[in-house]
Amino acid sequence: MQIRYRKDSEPKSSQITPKSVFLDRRKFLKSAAASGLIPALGPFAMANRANAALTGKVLPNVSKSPYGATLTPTKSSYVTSYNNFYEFGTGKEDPAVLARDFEPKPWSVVVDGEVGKPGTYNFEDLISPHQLQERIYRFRCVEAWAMVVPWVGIPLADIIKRMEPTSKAGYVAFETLNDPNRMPGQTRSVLDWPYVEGLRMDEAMNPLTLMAVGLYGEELPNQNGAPMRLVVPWKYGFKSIKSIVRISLVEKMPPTTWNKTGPGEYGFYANVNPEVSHPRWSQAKERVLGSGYFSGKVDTLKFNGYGEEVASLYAGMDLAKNY
Ligand SMILES: Nc1nc2c(c(=O)[nH]1)N[C@H]1C(S)=C(S)[C@@H](COP(=O)(O)O)O[C@H]1N2
Ligand SMILES: [Mo]
Repeated sequence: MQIRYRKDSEPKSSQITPKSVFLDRRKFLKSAAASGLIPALGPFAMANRANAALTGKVLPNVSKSPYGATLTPTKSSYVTSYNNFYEFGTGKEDPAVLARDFEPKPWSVVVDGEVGKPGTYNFEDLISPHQLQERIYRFRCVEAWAMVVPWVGIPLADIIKRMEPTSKAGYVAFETLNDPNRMPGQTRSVLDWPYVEGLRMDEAMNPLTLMAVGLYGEELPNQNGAPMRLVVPWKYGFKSIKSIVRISLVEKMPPTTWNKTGPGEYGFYANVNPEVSHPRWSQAKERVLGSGYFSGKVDTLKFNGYGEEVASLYAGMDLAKNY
């Protein structure tokens, strides 16, 4: 994410071009090295470091799904080393380092609000009654990086249905763990903690919306939001909230972290849309991670390519106003 009040080590919006990203990353790596955070390395060398490894905890009984059968996944080390997870630092290389010792189990999730079965559920009770699926999805961040990720998870709808939503449930609100002792980035007030996100009920129930617990057949690495995070592939990455501890069904549109931080820049809907620029940069192109700095700029697809599945959710809405 970009914020208005960024650190010097973070790119300016005007610098989102391959060359300046390259130069800026060198500057970041130099300053991070100077601060002792990580040793001095060349650009993208993080992708080859031990911190970028998968967990090695293979998930049993994962069924294949038709989603993304024609897509080629991005090399896993990119997916695990270039992250946005402000609870573990604001630099993209920070989470792989600063989340290394985070212990995501045991984990429990509060389900409350407009549901017939509110309560505090163990991770295992929420997830394991359902069949885990692999879904290969395009994933697109608002700063124009894109990748293809083989997520493992269950449809969010499976969880919600089991919780028996009432007829008043119009939206689903999500909350990330708030524990500065375990999430060092929360000792700084760069965001209003805890990170919160939300979906309209029909978006949450759409079959594409995944509660992910794994990547590449293995349990989620901490930097990707262990032990469970949302994946909403037709929206910008910030909707895909990580390390979820609360799911609340609510009547009205809930507040969301990036909308609170920059309401003119980040809306509630945040559908990937090449026609709607971020106020400080265009969203018409994206850079495919792992394809090199000076190549791999491709056209952004509306709804990130998932229009067939989701465009009808927004029929009659002005997506320039409801950004
Ligand atoms: N709790 C929490 N969730 C978060 C974020 C965050 O800072 N905190 N960053 C978001 C943003 S901006 C993006 S692009 C994605 C990145 O997911 P990835 O690191 O698995 O690629 O996580 C999203 N979920
Ligand atoms: Mo993002």
